[in-house]
Amino acid sequence: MDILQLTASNVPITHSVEYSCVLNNNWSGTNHPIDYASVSGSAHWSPPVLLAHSNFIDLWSPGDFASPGIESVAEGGTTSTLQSEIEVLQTKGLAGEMVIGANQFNAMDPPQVFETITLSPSFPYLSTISMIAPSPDWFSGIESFCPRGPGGFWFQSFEVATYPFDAGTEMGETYSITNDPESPHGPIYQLTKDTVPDSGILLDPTGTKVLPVVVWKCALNDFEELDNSPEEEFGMLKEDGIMKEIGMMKEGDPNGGHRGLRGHGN
Ligand SMILES: [Ca+2]
Repeated sequence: MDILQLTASNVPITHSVEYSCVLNNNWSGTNHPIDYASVSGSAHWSPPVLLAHSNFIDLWSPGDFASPGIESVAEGGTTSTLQSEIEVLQTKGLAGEMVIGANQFNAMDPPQVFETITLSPSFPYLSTISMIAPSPDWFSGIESFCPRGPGGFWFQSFEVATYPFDAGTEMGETYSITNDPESPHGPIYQLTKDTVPDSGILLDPTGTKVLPVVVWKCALNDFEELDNSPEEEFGMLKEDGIMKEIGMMKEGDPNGGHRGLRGHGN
């Protein structure tokens, strides 16, 4: 995940906010020429899942094993199993709002604007996932990005470019959905020049790197519309231990809330 752009706001992170996000496709024959022509008419992003969540979980993370819901999205683009898993996380107080988009075809659809998603002191992280379709078990998405800036303010807007990943659940080396399962499953890993199949699929025209496949752009909605009573804010502040996190932010880090990768514990 590359952070392309961050702008500051004066909305304190003790408030809940709504972000409006857009999926801009970057997966193309120009950027990823090998084998792309075989799917240029059908290439699409499966219905993306966006999730607001706490710092105690990841929706998915490199090095972790895909959950059945993540596998189902990565292999077939279906979201029902993942939705059920997210509902469990919500009942446990680990996840907040979920937004699900629609199929987005590279050749014909404009950038997709999602319903707004609420991030809050309890659920300040945003993760997303969508299948690279057709493909074996390849996907992309935002990994636990927290748009809280230095000084304790939400970012007004942010843009991140995301790379392709392999869910570790299905074999297959090109843009086809019919493949044998990976047995046993391996961990999720990023598809880079060192890990793409031997054909070099997904490499850029120079054959030296894999370019991002999506650029996600999110911007704050007018936060005046949101209702946050002082009591609620204070309660959430205490429960979330958020002051500790603010204290841990590194000065000069443009994305003070973003963490490195870590395990799920599953
Ligand atoms: Ca695979």
